[in-house]
Amino acid sequence: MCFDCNSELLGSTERLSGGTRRDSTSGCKGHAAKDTHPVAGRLLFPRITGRTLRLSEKFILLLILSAFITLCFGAFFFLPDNSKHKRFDLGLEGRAHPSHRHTQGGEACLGTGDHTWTGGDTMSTDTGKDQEESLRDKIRADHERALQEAKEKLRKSREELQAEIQTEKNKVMEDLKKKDPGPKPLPPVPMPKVVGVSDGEPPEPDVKEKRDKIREMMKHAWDSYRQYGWGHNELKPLAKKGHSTNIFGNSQLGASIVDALDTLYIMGLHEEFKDGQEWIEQNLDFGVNAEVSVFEVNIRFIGGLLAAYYLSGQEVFKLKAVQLAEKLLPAFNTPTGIPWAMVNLKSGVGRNWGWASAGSSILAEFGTLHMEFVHLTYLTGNPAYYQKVMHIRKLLAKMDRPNGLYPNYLNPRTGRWGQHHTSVGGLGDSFYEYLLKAWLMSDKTDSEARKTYDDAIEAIERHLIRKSNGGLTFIGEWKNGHLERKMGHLACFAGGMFALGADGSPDDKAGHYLQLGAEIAHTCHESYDRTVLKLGPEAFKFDSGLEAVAVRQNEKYYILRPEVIETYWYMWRFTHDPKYRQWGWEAAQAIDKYCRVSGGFSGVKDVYSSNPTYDDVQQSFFLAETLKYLYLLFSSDDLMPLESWVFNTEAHPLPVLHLGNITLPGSEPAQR
Ligand code: DMJ
Repeated sequence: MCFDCNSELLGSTERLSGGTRRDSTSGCKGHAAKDTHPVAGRLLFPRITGRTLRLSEKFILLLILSAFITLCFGAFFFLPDNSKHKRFDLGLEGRAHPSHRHTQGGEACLGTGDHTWTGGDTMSTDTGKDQEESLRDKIRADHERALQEAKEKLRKSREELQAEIQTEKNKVMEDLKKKDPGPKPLPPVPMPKVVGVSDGEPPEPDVKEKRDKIREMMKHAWDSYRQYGWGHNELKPLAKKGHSTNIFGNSQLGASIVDALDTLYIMGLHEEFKDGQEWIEQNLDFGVNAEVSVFEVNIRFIGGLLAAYYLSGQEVFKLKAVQLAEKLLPAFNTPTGIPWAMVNLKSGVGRNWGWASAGSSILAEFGTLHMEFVHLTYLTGNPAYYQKVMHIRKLLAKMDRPNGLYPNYLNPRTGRWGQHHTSVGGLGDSFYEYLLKAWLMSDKTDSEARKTYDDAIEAIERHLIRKSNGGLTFIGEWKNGHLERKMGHLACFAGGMFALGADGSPDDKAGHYLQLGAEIAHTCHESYDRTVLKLGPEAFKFDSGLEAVAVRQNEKYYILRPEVIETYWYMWRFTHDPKYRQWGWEAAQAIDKYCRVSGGFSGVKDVYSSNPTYDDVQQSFFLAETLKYLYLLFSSDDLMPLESWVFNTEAHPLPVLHLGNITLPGSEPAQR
């Protein structure tokens, strides 16, 4: 355009001057007028007067002019955008636009440099006007569309709207999923030999009948939870609604589903297992703002998920176990590496129970992580899990132990023992259990664990185990320098532990430990048999003429605990003495008679009352442990053989890792 303008300049000044009103010093032609300028005249038009320009001069002139005009237009187009906006802001919208002139005289574009600016401005203003118009049109159209959509929405039913919202939500979720590549895939590791995970049908019809009855009880417990408490941690079988305790924080993590999975699998309840798996796939999310017990979550959730993985081979269980384990790791961020009792799954902030002696962590809690954490390192290749639990073991090994006993309380800040209270029941129990099971799970290569177990049991036998006047062997509790002659229901698990640890015990004391196991089983059976309901109390005394009975009202309850039945099962496996099946059956019948309600199974508040009241809780460990041990008691030994499986403290079976052939990341090669 301006190139034309300049060529006209060179040949026809008349036309230029005749058309548009111009400043005499401006315009393409204006350059001719500038010849009065001494410098410019000399430089640009040295021989402009008296002769016409030579072609090459014209060409150079043309080149310079076109460069200049290009520069002007370029400058205009590269003006920052907000200059246009400022025009609106400054209320320039209504100002007279030179574009009127422009539309009348198309030649305006032929103006001089100044006019080029003016023309540029004119065009800019025109463009701005056009943009304003199109912006207005757009806004108008948008409004109309929004109005139309709103009208359509109002015409739609609630269901249709909800469906639309759901579709939108799903789309967002899908997009998020696409963007988030998800957790890193785990390295492939060989599946340990998994044997005897199904069947176990007993050849004797009466035993099979009992086993079927236990299976039916499991179905009643599961179906009731499915119907009334699905997704909640536990069930209130009388109120017929969900239930939870502070060990799970304020979460709804479906504890009963995770805890029950392997029992369902072992019992061949595969439809129910699939149902649970689906819930886990779709709902189990650990990014919740809940302060949970590290110990409980480890034994119930990580143990449960790992067992479900090994039994079924379904990857989802392994992935969920690993996701959860990562959430527990911040609990180990203490000055000593002894973990806090609780951790917030979202923030990773940890703390201890307010009731624990001097801010201490609990032996049975930080000492019951080993089995699951070793498996986590095995499955993930991440040495952190193994290192955390080995660090705990090393720290404990260095500490002085009063009378060779481990106190239940240890301060994670100072690394010092709290109150000197030792027990094989609550607060201490599964620490000893896991020392033995660490050895068994390592295919008996972890001799350090075995030695620690043997030493601990020797001290316990010397200081805590006694015979009552009536000849009952019991395990008391060491409190402030003296022995309390009271045994908790929880300590009854030790009968099974002694039997399980008999093989491999030092100085050929296998027979002795098997006998000790049998004596504890007998004592615990007595604690059941001496009640009205034939169910055991929470704690029982051997004092002042009392033998295996509870004294205090708040120790008379039975909350569907498994420990006594657990010991019957181990004793049955090692001795095949029929009395263990007989005792187990008595307990099963009593549970079915006194704890069964239409909405599931409930604990009872007083086992010495013929008319007990219910506590209205179906504990998740009833499905994980009590019913599983009962079922195994009436199954043949080839179901879950003890050479291949080690049960965690929540009865979740984990396979033996043949550590003679495998070296865990972060560990030394194992030696037998
Ligand atoms: C279970 O959760 C575990 O066995 C734990 O070790 C202690 N006892 C409860 C059930 O009684």
